[in-house]
Amino acid sequence: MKTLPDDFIFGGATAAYQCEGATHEGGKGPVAWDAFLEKQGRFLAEPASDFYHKYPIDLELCEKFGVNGIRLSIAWSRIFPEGTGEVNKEGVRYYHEVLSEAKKRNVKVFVTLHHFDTPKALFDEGDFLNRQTIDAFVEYAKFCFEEFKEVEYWSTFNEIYPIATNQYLNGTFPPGITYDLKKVMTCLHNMLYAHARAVNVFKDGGYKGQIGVVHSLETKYPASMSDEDIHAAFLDDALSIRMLLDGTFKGRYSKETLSALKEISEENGFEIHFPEADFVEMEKAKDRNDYLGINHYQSHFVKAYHGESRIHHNGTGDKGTSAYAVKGIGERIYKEGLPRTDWDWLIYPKGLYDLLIRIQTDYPNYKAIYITENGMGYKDEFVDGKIYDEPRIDYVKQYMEALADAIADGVNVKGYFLWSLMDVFSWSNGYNKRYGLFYVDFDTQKRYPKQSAYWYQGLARTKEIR
Ligand code: BGP
Repeated sequence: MKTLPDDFIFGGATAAYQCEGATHEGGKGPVAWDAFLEKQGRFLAEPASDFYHKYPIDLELCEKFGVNGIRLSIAWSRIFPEGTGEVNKEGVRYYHEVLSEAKKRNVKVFVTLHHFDTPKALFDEGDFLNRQTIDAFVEYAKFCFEEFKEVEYWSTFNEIYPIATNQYLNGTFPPGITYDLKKVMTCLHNMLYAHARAVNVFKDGGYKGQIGVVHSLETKYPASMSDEDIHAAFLDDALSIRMLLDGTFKGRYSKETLSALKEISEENGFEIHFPEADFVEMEKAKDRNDYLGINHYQSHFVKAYHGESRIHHNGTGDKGTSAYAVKGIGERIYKEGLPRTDWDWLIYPKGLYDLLIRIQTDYPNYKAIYITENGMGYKDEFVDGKIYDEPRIDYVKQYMEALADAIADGVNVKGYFLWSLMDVFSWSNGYNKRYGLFYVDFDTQKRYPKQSAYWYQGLARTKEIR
C-alpha cells in the first residue's frame, strides 16, 4: 500500500465565481460572465453554493473531515468593482472574515488572485490582450499583499492556458471568440508577464508568505509512433505546457518552444512578436516562485491533422460528443481501451506521474509543487441523503498513487487539493457536473457528505492510500 508524507496538505479547492453566488451583493462589481451566461440562457452562477453566506459551514466541514487546506480565490470585482480606482470596503471585510474563520478551523488557505473573473470594465477593453489590464492586475495584487497580511500562500493566476484557449480558441468562455490563435498566444504571453510582475512586486516588497502560479498541465502523448503524430504532440505540448513552464521557470521561451509557436502561427497565417523588455521582468521572477500549482485532470493523445480547426465542447455530459482538431497543431483522439468520464475526460494517472518527473528534470528550479486541482466530474445520485460516488473514489485513489510514486522518485509535492471541496457551479457545464466531497442541494443549500468525503477523511488521518 502506498502512503503520503506526514505533513502533506489534504485540501479542497474552490473559486469565487463558482461557489460564492451573491454576484450582485456586497458591492461586487460585474464580470463578463454575468451577461454571457444570461445571454446563453442555460444556467447562472447564482446562487451557486452560496459560499458568500455559508462559508462558516463549509469551513466547519473541512475541520470535521480532516480537510486541512482550502483553495479559494478573491473576486477582483469585490475589491475593485471597476477593476481599478475605488475600493469596496465590504468586499475587503468579507475576505478578512473568511480568512479568520479558516484560521479558527485550522485550515490553511491558498489564495488565488484571479480565477477567470476579470472585472467587466477591464474585460470589455480587451482583458489581458490589452496591456493596461496587466498594470491594473499588478495594482490589485499589490493592494491585496498590503491588505491581507494573514495570507500565507498566494497564487497570481488560475490556469492561464485554459483562459486563453477558452476565450479565443474554443469560445466557451466570454467573449466567445473561436479559432484565433494569435489572440491565444498574445493572451498567454501577457498573463505570464503579468505573473512575473506580480511576483517581483511581492518579493521586492518583502511581503511575508509564499507566491506561485497555478497552471493547468494536461500531458500530451503522440497517438502513434509515426513521425507526424510525434510532431503533432510536440506542437500541442509546446503551446499548452512548455510555453507556460518556460515562461515561469526560465524567464523566456526556449528555442524548441519558439520554433513550435512559429510553425503554428505560420500555418494560421500570422506573425507573433513578444516585447524583449518583458523577458527582463520574467527572468527576474523565474527563481522567485515559491511553488508551482498544478491542475491536472486528464491527458491527451495527439494525431497529425491538416484541416481547418474544428472543436466541439462536450458541456452536457453526453459521452463521446467531443471533438478537438486545431489547424497547425493536431487532433486529440480517443484512445481505444482507456476510460473516460461522461464529459470525455481521459482517466490516465500515468499522465500525472510523467508530468511530475518531467518538471523535476526540465525545470529543476521549481522548489515545491502542490496539486491545486484534480478530481472527477460525475452525475452524483442522491439516494435518501446518501451519495455513493465510488467512481470518484477510484479516480482520486489512482491519481494519489501516481503522486505517491512521483514523491518516492524525488519530486517535492507538498499537498493536494481535490476539485472541488463542495459541489460548485461549472463554467461551461452548469450544475449536473459535480465534483465535491460534499453534495450541495442547490435548492436548499444544504450540504451532505458523500462517500468520498468519508474516504478522504480516512486518507487524511492515516496517509494510507487504500
Ligand atoms: C479547472 C478550473 C476550475 C474548474 C475545473 C473543472 O479548469 O480551474 O475552475 O471548473 O477545471 O472544470 P469543469 O467545471 O469545466 O468540469
